[in-house]
Amino acid sequence: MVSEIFDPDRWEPVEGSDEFDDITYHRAVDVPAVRIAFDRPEVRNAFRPGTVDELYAALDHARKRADIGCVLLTGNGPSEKDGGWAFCSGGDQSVRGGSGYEYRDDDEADVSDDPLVREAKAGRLHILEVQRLIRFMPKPAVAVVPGWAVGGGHSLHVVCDMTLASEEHAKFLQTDPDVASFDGGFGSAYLAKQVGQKKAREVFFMGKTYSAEEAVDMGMANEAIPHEELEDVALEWADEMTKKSPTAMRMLKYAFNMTDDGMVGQQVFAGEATRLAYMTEEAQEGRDAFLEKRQPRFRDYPWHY
Ligand code: S0N
Repeated sequence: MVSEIFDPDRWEPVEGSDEFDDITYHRAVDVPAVRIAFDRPEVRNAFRPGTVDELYAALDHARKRADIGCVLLTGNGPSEKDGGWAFCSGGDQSVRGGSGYEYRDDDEADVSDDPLVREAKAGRLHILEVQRLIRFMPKPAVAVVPGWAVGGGHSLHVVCDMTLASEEHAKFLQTDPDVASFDGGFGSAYLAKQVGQKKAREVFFMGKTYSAEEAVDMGMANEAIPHEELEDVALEWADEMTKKSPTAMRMLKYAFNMTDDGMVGQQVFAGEATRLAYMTEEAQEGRDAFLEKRQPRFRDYPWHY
């Protein structure tokens, strides 16, 4: 069983995903969407370095595929041990070393044969690379939260474009300062854009637990959904979004990001604008003129206003 609320008739495993140990990766049968799920329910879906490598690989695969328009990020469950549900409880504290999270013997994922690569990978804090991948992928990523979203797991839901939460089981909590870690980027500063400065500081400084309904009221989650329906509704949202213009969706995501992302946001948005400009006859005239070793005839094209 993948997860108690996972419908096997609606999903098929992505080719090669059986190589993953800490996540599952499925593609919807009739919607151009994928489901990527933490699969360590016994530790509330905490991520260790190998989990992050796998998550990055799956997200990057979804980012590049032209036939995928939406990513659902979730956590499998419940825990067989105690029935608890989790989206993700953040960095696995049992493998935290002196300067970051460490690969251990049972965490073989993506460990390179190159000793210098292995050395460089010691003390990983690379969940931030995953955050950037979610932020900059040209399609919506939705956090589907069936239980605890805690620490670095909370930050992941924050950075996703939208969040759907189990009415009964979702719980949102920031423990970063309890374990002496601090997500000073999207996890806190972008959260403050969502819920306001005072509330974001309460989330981190007080470490209170918020229900799905409270998260919706605060503006950090979109909807509270009855637990049994959570994944069906998530797929409905993916279906709706993937019926819309891919170009418009991409430009909108980057436009939403741009005001907070400085020069990088401008670069990403402008890159997409350049792609659109390349599709015009005017841009193709520039290319043709170069290849034909002549002056471009740009005066043939209108100055639109
Ligand atoms: C999630 C909590 C609230 C659930 O409580 P509950 O339901 O009472 O269950 P427990 O009995 O506590 O847990 C069940 C089993 O799961 C294990 N477990 C839970 N969370 C973790 C975890 N994060 N790491 C390792 N194990 C975990 C429990 O130990 C228990 O196991 P058993 O049954 O064997 O006893 C509660 O569990 C809780 O508070 N968990 C810890 C949450 C936490 O503090 N997470 C870490 C926060 N920090 C980060 O995530 C790092 C931030 C980060 O990602 C980052 C930030 C900035 C820069 C870089 C990074 C980076 O890491 O890259």
